[in-house]
Amino acid sequence: QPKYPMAFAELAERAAAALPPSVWSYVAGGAGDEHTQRANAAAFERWGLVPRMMVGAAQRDLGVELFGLSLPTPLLLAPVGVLGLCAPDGHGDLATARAAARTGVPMIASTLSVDPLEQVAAEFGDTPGFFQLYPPNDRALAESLVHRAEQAGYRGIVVTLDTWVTGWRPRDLATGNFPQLRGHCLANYTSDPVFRARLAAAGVDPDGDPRQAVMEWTQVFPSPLTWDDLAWLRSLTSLPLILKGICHPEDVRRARDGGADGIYCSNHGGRQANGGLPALESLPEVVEAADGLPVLFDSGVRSGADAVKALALGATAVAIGRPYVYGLALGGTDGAVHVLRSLLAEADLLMAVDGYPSIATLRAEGALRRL
Ligand code: HOC
Repeated sequence: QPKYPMAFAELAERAAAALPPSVWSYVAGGAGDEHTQRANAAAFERWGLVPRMMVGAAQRDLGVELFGLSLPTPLLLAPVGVLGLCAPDGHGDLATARAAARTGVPMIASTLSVDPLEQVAAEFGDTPGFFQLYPPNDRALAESLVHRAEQAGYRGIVVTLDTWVTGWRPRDLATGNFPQLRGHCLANYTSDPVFRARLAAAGVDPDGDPRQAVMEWTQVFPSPLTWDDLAWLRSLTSLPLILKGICHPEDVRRARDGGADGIYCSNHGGRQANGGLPALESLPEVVEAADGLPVLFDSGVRSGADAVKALALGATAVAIGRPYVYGLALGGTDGAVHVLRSLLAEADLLMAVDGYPSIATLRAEGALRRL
């Protein structure tokens, strides 16, 4: 068999066999009976690109401008908590950062990483990176994490709003693996001076038994914000501030009015709430309400054609989640690079065959039709 599969279904099958069962359940699983997770992917089948002929699409340009950065591709690596455990060497965040360096696809590094954000950023090479923040309810800790991200050279802060409490995830409930997984993704906390001071005050050795750090972490992790907190989030950084988990146009307007620089339309890959609208269905309304503000998108992208459709619906850039994680599981950096290059090659070839030489042309009237 080939070293890396080309089709998503086979990629998933091989990753399931490669990963420890509890890690596979966590990564592959979603909320409830995973209806929304399946619907996210199926939603792409309801849109079709209309081919155009004789437009001279021999040269394509898949580059995008994002927050003043000229990116060679429209893809991003979506933030994934506990990513470290998904690579064969147990350092998936570093392996993904190396894939970003090799492909020019920026990584949005998760707060919940196995290795500290500074070490992750050190592997980016010339590719810019973004830092994903789960805003802790300890404001000093939030400030410290953002300050560290700025110092480490991250180019934007992506604040995840939809995971202030983890959703109803039957696979994880069945394996009971969350306590153990949490102990493996707290490097950004246990390396943080503010969190270490909290541990010291609680009489916990920051470098000792991770279960004790997890106990303290549960005090800071859940932070249900309100729109009144946006001014505080905005004050944390002068870097681009992107709000993730926005699917309603009214929330887009509130984000804009509150000074966000970008909107990230996502339903967390169907991992948080079951029974919801597929994220792709929200994308056109979100783009319209964003009124020119960059819109990032994830949830359900499984192929290069899916990425092209999300771009045609107005996404500025498209983030990939499970596909690259499965590649990572099979071959670390090489596996993730294989997946990214395959998605890009498919997207590029589709744009050639269908006669859309740039992302701007994908947005022309009549390029994409609802089936
Ligand atoms: C072990 C703690 O982004 C996900 C993550 C965050 C959940 C916290 C898990 O699973 O989608």
